[in-house]
Amino acid sequence: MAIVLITGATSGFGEACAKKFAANGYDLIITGRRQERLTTLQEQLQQEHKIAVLPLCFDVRDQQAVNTILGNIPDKWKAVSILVNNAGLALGMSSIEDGDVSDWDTMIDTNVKGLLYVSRVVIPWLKEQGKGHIINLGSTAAKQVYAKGHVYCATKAAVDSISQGMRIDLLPYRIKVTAVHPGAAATEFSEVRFKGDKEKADSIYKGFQPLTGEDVADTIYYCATLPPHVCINDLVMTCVQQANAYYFDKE
Ligand code: NDP
Ligand code: 8X3
Repeated sequence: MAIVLITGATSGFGEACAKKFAANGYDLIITGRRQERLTTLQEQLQQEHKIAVLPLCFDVRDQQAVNTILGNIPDKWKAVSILVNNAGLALGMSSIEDGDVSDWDTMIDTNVKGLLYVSRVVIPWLKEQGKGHIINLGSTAAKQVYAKGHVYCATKAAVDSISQGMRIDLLPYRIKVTAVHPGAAATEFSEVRFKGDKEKADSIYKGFQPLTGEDVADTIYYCATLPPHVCINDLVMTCVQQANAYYFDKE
């Protein structure tokens, strides 16, 4: 069966994607920094769906770890069909002059450089097969900038540009590249952004019904299972009360 590699599978969109692909019989490589969550998910999915799951614990910011841990998996696992570049985060929300420089570094290192490090390892495997699909998680924040979002929005705009570049360069190898840009979705995203302040995190989703991880996973699965000659290049999705990165109709 086809293999799907999902980064950031310990929570949110990544975990929902792992469950969706597993339920449809795909073997999985799941990654994240939280080993315990990876092991629990591995055991659950293997048992429920009789598929094979390879959990890999590494930080996407650590290029050496990406190269050694991901780069040296057994050859049979390198037959990856679909790479979901999902690992990412926002940290903080403040006017730019008050921004925390180490938060900026973390967002840039994770969302941009981490995605590149993983892709650099996996693309040669896809190229060798003469097919494959890379699905990059952008955001509505890639398309418009909202107040106090500066660096996070910039990292997602970079994902948008990198996706466009990948699409051009990988066309000769028939590797599809899809950028999926969700709007506000209730995952652990805001809790991470506000560093564990649950009240502040919950307040983000007040007055509207946000997307769920499952909504996004269903969309990613749809993009990934179209006929070989069809590719969705760029997809923006929001809940029905969100028009763009900053415009909501809240109750
Ligand atoms: P979650 O916080 O629920 O999940 C984020 C995942 O990324 C976790 O599995 C986490 O795993 C992983 N991750 C974060 N940093 C690292 C790192 N340095 N190394 C390895 N893995 C890492 O958030 P979402 O599921 O919502 O977010 C997934 C992606 O979607 C992100 O790229 C986010 O920017 C994007 N997005 C989110 C939206 C939202 O509103 N929720 C909307 C649009 C886009 P671990 O902590 O175990 O390392
Ligand atoms: C995550 C959604 O609205 O916080 O990309 O930018 S938002």
